[in-house]
Amino acid sequence: MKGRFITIEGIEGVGKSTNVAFIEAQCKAAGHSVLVTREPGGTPLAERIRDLILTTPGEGLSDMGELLLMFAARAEHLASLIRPALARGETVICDRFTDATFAYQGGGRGLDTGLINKLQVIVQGDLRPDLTLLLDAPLEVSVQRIASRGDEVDRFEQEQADFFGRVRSAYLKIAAQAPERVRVVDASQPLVEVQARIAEHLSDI
Ligand code: Z5A
Repeated sequence: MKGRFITIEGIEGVGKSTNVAFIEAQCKAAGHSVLVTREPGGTPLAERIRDLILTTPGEGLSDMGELLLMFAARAEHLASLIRPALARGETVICDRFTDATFAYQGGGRGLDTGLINKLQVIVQGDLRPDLTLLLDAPLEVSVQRIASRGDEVDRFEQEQADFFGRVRSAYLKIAAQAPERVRVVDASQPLVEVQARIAEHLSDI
């Protein structure tokens, strides 16, 4: 694997999509060839799995089914897009990856993180991101930003505040356990401040 693998994480509405575009511009300005992608999704088949995950009504998909679909989509994404791009030496920027599984299916849904870890090894081998930017903000900030967008809500966005509280705590725990890889950025700050912090972390790798 010659390329760099950068992921961006955080609860909904903290600014992941906004900042993916910034990271892409920074990497291109530094002369990198860049692939931008997202999870769940990124390939035609994985995007179909994403639709199933996000649009199946609550009771129609079990927590275990949701977990396995996340990894099924990830296996396709890795095989068809991410691994080939890294092998070509490209910088891959992915909007969410396996930390989201630990945070949402582990923290949010309460599934066994030991099982998630086993699936991670089966699907990814030893592939891990080189850098993960965790955009962190209080739930009120995320809720306000989502509301200002006025989009339709998906399966996750229908969850209650305590669910997102558990997701946020799980993300912060991951960052505390892997501080070199996972850099926490205060996403409640004005965008210009958030992007200044992101640029500093990018320059480290
Ligand atoms: N999921 C999972 O459960 N397990 C997994 O393994 C994976 C995913 C991979 C799909 O997520 C769902 O899949 C996700 C978890 C689950 N569900 N949830 N929740 P997604 O990534 O497609 O959707 P999302 O997390 O809901 O992302 P989002 O709604 O697109 O939000 P965002 O990308 O973080 O935010 P944004 O669109 O860039 O910004 C929101 C608004 O805030 C926008 O108007 C911006 O202009 C504004 N903004 C951004 N930054 C700022 C600052 N700093 N100041 C002021 N305003 C700002």
